[in-house]
Order: sequence, then C-alpha cells, then structure tokens
Amino acid sequence: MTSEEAAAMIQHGQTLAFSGFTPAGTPKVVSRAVATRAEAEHAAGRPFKINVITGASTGPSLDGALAKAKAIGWRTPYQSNEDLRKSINSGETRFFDMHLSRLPQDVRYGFLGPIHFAVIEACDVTRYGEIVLTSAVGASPTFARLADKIIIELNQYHPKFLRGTHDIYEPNNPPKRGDIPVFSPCDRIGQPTILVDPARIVGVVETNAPDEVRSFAEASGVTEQIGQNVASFLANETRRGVIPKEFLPIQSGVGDTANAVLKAMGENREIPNFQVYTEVIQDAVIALMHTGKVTFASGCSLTVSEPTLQSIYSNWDYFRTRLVLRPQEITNNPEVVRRLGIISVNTAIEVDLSGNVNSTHVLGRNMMNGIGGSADFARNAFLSIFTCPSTAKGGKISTIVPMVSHLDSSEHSVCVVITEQGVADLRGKSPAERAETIIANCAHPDYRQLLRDYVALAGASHSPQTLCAAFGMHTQFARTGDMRAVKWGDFTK
Ligand code: 0RQ
Repeated sequence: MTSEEAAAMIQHGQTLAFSGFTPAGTPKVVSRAVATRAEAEHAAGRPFKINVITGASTGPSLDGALAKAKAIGWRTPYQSNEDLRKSINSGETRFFDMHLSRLPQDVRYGFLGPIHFAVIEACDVTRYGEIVLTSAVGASPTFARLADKIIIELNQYHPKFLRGTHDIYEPNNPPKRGDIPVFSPCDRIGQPTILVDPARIVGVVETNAPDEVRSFAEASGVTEQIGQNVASFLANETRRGVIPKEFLPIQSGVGDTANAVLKAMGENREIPNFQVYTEVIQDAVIALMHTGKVTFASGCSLTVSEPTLQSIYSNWDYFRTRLVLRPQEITNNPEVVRRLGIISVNTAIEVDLSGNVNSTHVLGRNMMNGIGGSADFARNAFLSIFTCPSTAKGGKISTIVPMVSHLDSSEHSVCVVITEQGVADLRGKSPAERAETIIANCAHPDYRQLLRDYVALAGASHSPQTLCAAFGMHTQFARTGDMRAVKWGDFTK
C-alpha cells in the first residue's frame, strides 16, 4: 500500500511504536504521511495527535515532521530533534524521559498502555511473517509482538544479506525472568528474525531511503583533548593492572566527544585491541574495525554516516562475523553490563562538586535530549567515566557547578570525570576531597577560585554544600547571561 493508505488507518489518540534506534532503522515515509494527515485534520478543525514510542531518537522524517505538524500527544523514551525539543519545552508535547533498557519491559508490563500500531522498517519480510530488520533493532521485537497491527516499511536501501546480523531475544517477565546468557560481547542468544502472525501485518509500504544520520563535526581542540585525556587515563589504568591486560569491553555514548574518545583510544599504543559492547555503533568504531583495533562490536544500531555504511556493506564478508545488533534491553541490560565489566564513557551537560551528573536538562528546566542509555551503563559499569568540555557558550557557563540543576547519574554511579583540563578520579574520595579534585583537575581556570570560594562557605561539614548559594551560578547566568559574575555574598546575606 502507499504511505497515505497506511496513514489513513491511524486514528486520533492512538499509540504508535516505531522501529529503529537513533535515525538508524527508523521508518521514514509512514511517519511523514501521518504528519500530513494531521495537518489536514487540523485544517478541517478536527483534533489529531498520536502518542509516539520509539527505541531512542529518530530522524527529521519522524520526530521532526510530527512535531512540526503538532501531531504528538506524548512521547517516550528519548529524542534529539530540534523541533520536538521546542515542542516539549513549550509544553505542547508531554515527554517521558526513560532509561532505554527499561522501555521494552515497561511496554510488556503494560505501563504505557496498548500499542495500536507498530511501524517497522525491514529489509525483507516473508509470507510466513518473518521480519528481517535493517540497521537497528531497538525495541522492535517487543513492539511487533504486542501491537494490535503491524505496518512494514520495506526499505530496499538496506540489503537482504543483513539477515543474520540481528540477535532477537526477549526475556520473560518476572517472576520467570531467568538469566540473560550473554557472557561475552560476541555471544548470540536469540533468533535472526522477528516472527509474527502474518495476519497482523496490515500493510507493506515500499521505500528506498537512506538513514537520516547526521555527519560528525571535525573534532575541535577541546573534544580532541578530552579524547586524549580519556585514552591516557585508560592506558595508565592498564599499565598499573587495574584494567586487565586483555582489556574490557567499551561502551561509548553518542556525539562528537564520543567519536573523539574512540579515535584517541585507537591511536594510543598502550591500549590493546578491544571489543565494543555498546548501544550506538558510530563511525569511529567502524574505522577502528577496519584497522583491527576493535575486534568485535555488539550494539543496538549502526548509527553511521552514509560513506561508512557503504564501507560496511561493500566489505560485508569482513563485517558479517564481527558485528551483532541486539535489542536495547540486551545491549543496555544492567545484568549483562555488570557481568561483562564494561568501561562506560558518557557525556554530561554539567557535573557538580560531589560528582553528580546532569545529562539532560539546561538550567533545571529545559530538556536537551534525554537520559538515553547513559545511566543503564554508568550505574553498572566496571568503570564509569563522564566527559564534557569545562565550559559551554563561549565560557559563560561552567559545566562544573556547585550542585547540578537536575540529577541523572548520582555520585554513586560516577567513578571518573574528564574534561579538556584533566582527569578527576573520584574513587575512594570523601565529598570534600571530590570537590577539590574536580575543581583542580576539571574546572576551567576562570572558575576555579569561584568554586573554591563556594566550598569555603560551608565551613566544616561532611559535604561542602550551602543550600542558599548552591544554584548561585545558575541564577547568575539566568539573570545576566554569564556565570562568571556570581557574587556569593548576594546569596548568603
Ligand atoms: O549547544 O548545540 O546550541 O551549541 O548543549 O553540547 O558539548 O556539543 O555535546 O553534542 O556531546 O551533547 C549531554 C547533551 C551532550 C548528550 C549531551 C550545550 C552546548 C551545545 C550540546 P549548542 P555539546 P554533545 C548513548 C548515551 C544523554 C544521553 C546519553 C546527551 C549542546 O551527550 O544527550 O548519554 N547525553 N546517551 O552548548 C547549557 C550547560 C551546557 C549546555 C552543554 N552546562 N548549560 N548548555 N550545553 N553544556 C546514546 C543514546 O542513548 C541513544
């Protein structure tokens, strides 16, 4: 059927679950047709909003088109689209920010209500109801099993030889959960395809469209320095025998800093060849697989640029045996992350003097993207590292603040903080020691004295906090647009 015919089946108020994880494997034409339908309904004076569940973020054809059409009622679990962000922060769309490992089980538990349609991108579908996914797994196995009806977007852009890349596995619900038998990043525990009753597939829409993955910016001096600092720290931990000599699997977040970290790890001769057990497989992972530095990658999606995806498909004999794509509740599973001893590297918006991390909110109010999988990994990792530049907005914001304006990963989940200034190793340190380590090694020199003056306000205490001044830097920025102008006396009078 056409995408318009598919969109015509969808009613106002229904919940739709889409395949994919990041723009990889995300439907591209049915969502646009739903957006067009919403605009027509609105023009005719009728309400039309759907509720949208995905694996993670999506591309402009899904979140972008639906947000512009004011067609999203509620949305979960993660997004990174500018138009949707505006819609969330203006109160137009209700957004529910979730740990990505929990999304499939919350759907199974019924916490998010019924799913009326699952829209699944596939490179192949058989008359027996076998669905072969494309460049991501996300939460598609759960969506396809539980949705009332399924619409397939059959995308010829992705080759049918992807069959066998996916490892489809859904755990039982408690009390019959059992173990998840992944003991090494390359273990396969499930099936290559999703199998559904073909009667539930109510439409197949054919397309030929690439994933809408944006290209990475060239690494700046700051992101490059963060990458070098992470790589030197890990090399040192290996040298002193804390990280075993065969190394441990790496999880790295998404974005330019994550790419710079992996690049620096690839170039560091003291870091041995390693495996990746992560959610998003980015360009830098594939570059390191080409050189042999990364020997195996387990992920939830191939979130790679167009040329990188082509380099994978044209060298498929090489990559076929070195890649596996899994559901997000397996890639991010706390049990598996703890068992494998993952080294996790994620990015913060701000970090406070105790090591608490805010990954999601600006000034405590405005949603950036969401917690994503960062805390799934950080909470359970062998070694959890958070990185960020020491300042934002041309130095007017310090990312090192007295107290975070929103909490995502608590001090108990954060082992090490790294900025372009240096490395703060928080393991085994009291709150006062943490504060001094973070100020001395991670804060920008413009902010070090200000932060030390803040610590001095507390006098003798277990944790050097002074509640009436804790958000002084944030308040100063909101009032004048520059945190550097803060005067602690204004808050302690
Ligand atoms: O704004 O774009 O207007 O310049 O935030 O910051 O430094 O470019 O960093 O792109 O790596 O994103 C935490 C948001 C970092 C991301 C976050 C402003 C800054 C800029 C972006 P501009 P950068 P990145 C795996 C793991 C949570 C999910 C996660 C994220 C913009 O990494 O969403 O980790 N993480 N998932 O100027 C005000 C501050 C700021 C600030 C930065 N303190 N105050 N603005 N910015 N710090 C992936 C998945 O889960 C799928």
